[in-house]
Amino acid sequence: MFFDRIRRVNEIMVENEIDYIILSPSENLLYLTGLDILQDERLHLMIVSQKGDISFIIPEMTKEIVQKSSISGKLLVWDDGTYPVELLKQVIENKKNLRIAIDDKMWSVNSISIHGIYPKAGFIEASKVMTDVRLVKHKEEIEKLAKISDITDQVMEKIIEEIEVGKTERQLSNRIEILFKELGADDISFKPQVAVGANASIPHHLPSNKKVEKNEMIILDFGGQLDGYRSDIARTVSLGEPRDEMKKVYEIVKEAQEMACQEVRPGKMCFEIDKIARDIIKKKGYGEYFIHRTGHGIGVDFHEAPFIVENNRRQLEPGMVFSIEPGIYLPGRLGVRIEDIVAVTEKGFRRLNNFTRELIVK
Ligand SMILES: [Mn+2]
Repeated sequence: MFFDRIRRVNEIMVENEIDYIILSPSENLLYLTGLDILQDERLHLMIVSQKGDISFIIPEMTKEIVQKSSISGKLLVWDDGTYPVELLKQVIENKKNLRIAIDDKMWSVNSISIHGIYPKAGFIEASKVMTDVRLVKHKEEIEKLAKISDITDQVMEKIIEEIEVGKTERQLSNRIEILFKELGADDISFKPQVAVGANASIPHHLPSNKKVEKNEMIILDFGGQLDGYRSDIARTVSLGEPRDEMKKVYEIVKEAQEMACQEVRPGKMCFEIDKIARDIIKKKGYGEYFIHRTGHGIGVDFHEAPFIVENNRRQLEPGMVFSIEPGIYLPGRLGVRIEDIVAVTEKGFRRLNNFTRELIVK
């Protein structure tokens, strides 16, 4: 599997005249090798040449992890106290028109020192190569995404049972993390978001000590990780009978989410899916309160291509997986978002989340 992925990377490098791709510990590295290495200030690089030669520049303390992996390559090992970026000269020969792709998530301290060694080289982002390799998921990848989505649905059911007046956003967020681990996930994908009342009008509000109160709506948005693959879900719950405005806004978001999902099929362009959700919300008069794109791809990373956003003319293909998550945010008052992950199939789409989208009143 890893061999096939690296071969595909090499094909794209040839097409784009890229001599080398340099990865740091990241989802790209995980995807190509299965290596899950902690990113810290130490230099860890994987270098792949256009021909497929693989080298690693790694600290002594990481050597064993790479040796035990299924990827074989040249190992250049350094110890604390040396300046390891110089080792690159043993792998990449300086030449005219040298083109190097660098991991988007490489720390700038490292990418700047690589620039220093090859000042005349052309540098591009590794995503220019990796996006196309990671974009369409194989059957086994979709099953992994479905499995973690299924656990995520169970976490949603349990955390909603636990919501009660007086609990804080932080307490609920911590419980979500524990539930993921109890239900078999390897980890959470990002800090679980719990936003009560007016806090929910900030789409990426981080949990605070605000307490759950009666007659408020709560956005819950979280994801897990299993076997390297991620999940993402959002639901909005009402504590006590919702006010008319809350009910109205909820129904609009629900309709936008549903209609956008129904539009997913091979051949549609990403912006068309975004437009369906956006037009429904606009028509009901809340256009200016839908302040983010409709969705993002998901796989080994929590946000990746394809992005379901205005102007993205990429066509959907079977095997692409992304979120559909419209929302309405009324500043200082409330927020509503509903999010599911969907996979594009031969004829349409498959929802990987199946937790109810009806308004739950606690
Ligand atoms: Mn999301």
